Amino acid sequence: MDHESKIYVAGHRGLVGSAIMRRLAGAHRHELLTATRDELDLRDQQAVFDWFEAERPDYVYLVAGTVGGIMANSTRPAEFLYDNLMIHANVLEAARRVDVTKLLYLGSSCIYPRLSHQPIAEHQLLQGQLEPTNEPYALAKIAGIKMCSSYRTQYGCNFISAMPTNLYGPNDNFDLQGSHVLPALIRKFHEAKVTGSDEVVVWGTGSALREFLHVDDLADACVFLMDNYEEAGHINVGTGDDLSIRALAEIIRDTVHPDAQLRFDSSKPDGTPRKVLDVSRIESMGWKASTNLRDGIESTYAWFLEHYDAGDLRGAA
Ligand code: GFB
Repeated sequence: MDHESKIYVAGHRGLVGSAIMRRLAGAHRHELLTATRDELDLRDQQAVFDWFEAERPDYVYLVAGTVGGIMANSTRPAEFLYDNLMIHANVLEAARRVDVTKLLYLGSSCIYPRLSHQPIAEHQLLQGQLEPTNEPYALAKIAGIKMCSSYRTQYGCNFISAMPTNLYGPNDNFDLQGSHVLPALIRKFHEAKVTGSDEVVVWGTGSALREFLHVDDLADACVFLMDNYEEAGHINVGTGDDLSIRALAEIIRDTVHPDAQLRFDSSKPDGTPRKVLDVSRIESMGWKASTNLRDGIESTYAWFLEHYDAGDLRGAA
């Protein structure tokens, strides 16, 4: 990105968007454009077209979306499909109309088939059945990837797409029904500690395997890709390492409430058994994740404590 550019971060208040804002602050002499959901509903096509016509950004990080964990995806499939389809369809078309220099679209690792060969390489997209618990969201994200490559082919738009693994970090959603596993367990262990309980319920069997990337690493990767990646296909972003949900829960227990006991509720779904990404392509470009998971959990818990006690935690209701 050249130094006098106008950069729009769509979804600037979310887990990823706020990390990108932190990463870009002061990094360039540029103008950062944002719009809250009240100021601009990205599902409203005319409003998005009008906003882009007025603001005319040079670069766009499209990291807005309706997101959530396994329970949210299972209980709100229509919302996840509609919202995410509308958001990327409107923003990509609006970006084309005002000739945006470059746009990065962010997907998710749930786009890959449920039983993909591990680690999952980019070419495995659409090579098998999707995971039922998040199929609607995955289909919306796959449509976004295909829209980026189609706009590049037909119109010559410089739209790139990145597929991050499971993310965590400051400003995550800690609502126990809608969140992902890592923030949910931080909150569960914390609330068990402060209420004097020594048992924490972990959903599923604990045998599912997941990869976790700190959101500040992802934000750094997004800026790196905006500066260095020019290809049509999507590119994976992750650590390339995974662990079981049981092992994750034990790390969070050790960090938050060492005396707690784990109880697995196997009536809850495990979801995809494993989805560790093949990150050899981005690593061959010279980018590598740098945050150790245990350190990342400790710093995220510190952030949680600061905001939980202040009562200003997203999803804390
Ligand atoms: O993070 P999570 O909700 O989403 O669940 P996915 C990961 C694993 O953690 C599942 C288990 O096996 C859950 O059963 N788990 C254990 C818990 N305890 C909990 C808990 O208290 N809360 C939650 N949420 N999980 C998501 C997709 O799949 O991956 C999203 O649904 C997105 O759309 C994201 O793609 C990256 O990793 O299964």
